[in-house]
Amino acid sequence: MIDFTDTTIELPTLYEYWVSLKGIDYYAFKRFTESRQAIINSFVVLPLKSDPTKEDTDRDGYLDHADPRPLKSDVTYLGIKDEKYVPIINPDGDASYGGNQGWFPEDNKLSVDYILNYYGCGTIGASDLFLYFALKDTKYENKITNMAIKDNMINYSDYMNYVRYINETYTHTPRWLGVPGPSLSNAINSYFKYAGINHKASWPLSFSKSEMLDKIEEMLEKDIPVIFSIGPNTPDLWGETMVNLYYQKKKGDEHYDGTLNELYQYDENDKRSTKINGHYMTITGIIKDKLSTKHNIMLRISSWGNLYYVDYDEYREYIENEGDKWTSSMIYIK
Ligand SMILES: [Ca+2]
Ligand SMILES: [Ca+2]
Repeated sequence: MIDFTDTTIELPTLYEYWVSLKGIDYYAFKRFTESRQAIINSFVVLPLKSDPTKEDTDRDGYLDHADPRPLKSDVTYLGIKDEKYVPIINPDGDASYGGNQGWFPEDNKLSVDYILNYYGCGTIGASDLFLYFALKDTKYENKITNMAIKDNMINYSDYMNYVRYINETYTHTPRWLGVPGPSLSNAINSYFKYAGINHKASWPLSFSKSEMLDKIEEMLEKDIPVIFSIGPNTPDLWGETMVNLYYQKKKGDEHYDGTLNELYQYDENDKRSTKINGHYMTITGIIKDKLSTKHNIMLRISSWGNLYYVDYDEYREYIENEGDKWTSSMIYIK
């Protein structure tokens, strides 16, 4: 009986309510000396903008008192099923958020470990993707993933041996440039074939802003993490324009500015945030916030074993102005 719009609730009239109560004798009210109209007029109602039993009726994260549309979710979340992604017990004993090329020692410039340390981000992305498949479904476990996964846990030293094997067998990280996108997608397809994973990877060369976002969402809905790259500046390959990797703050976190009605805050001057180009990372989720004045589409990503956020609009502006659609693209898996 109650009509909802984005901002208001239309309550039924008393008459409509009576009629809805089958069995009530509406005409019994005739015995009142006051007219029915007077009875109706004497009732007061409390118009509700939201459900008073809940703090956040639409569950979009904005509490009702601060939500201009308390009945309509203005924030959408999409992500892979396992929020922990690929946790690896790192040298400090904590669980990382995916692998970290920085674990490979860089003291011997001629070693494979040195190459993985400097140029191994694509190999890390692929290695983590294979582990994610194995962690989510035992039918994708095999003797390669078992080099890393022991008793359902991954220790960083086992992980490093596993990555060295993936590099030697599939990705063959070259010095200076890392694995080019098309080679990375070929390597992933070779592994998928070995592991019986019935998907096909490709490296699209010219995705528009909306196409790329559609494909990222399509993959996340299928529970497939998305390896993507922030390519170098082109044609100035050693140019220094970069894309921000943000650290996210919520209400209650240190340095969160409570005077602003923002669900999340991302500050490029936060010392935990950083900047990058010439780098592969993995997207594990998206937050779309229609109310926020900036950062409306944030990609949740794994890089160097940490969780960061990339602003999709900033990323696409970078592609438009500094990079290109070939070196800044994604591994599309369908
Ligand atoms: Ca809300
Ligand atoms: Ca809302």
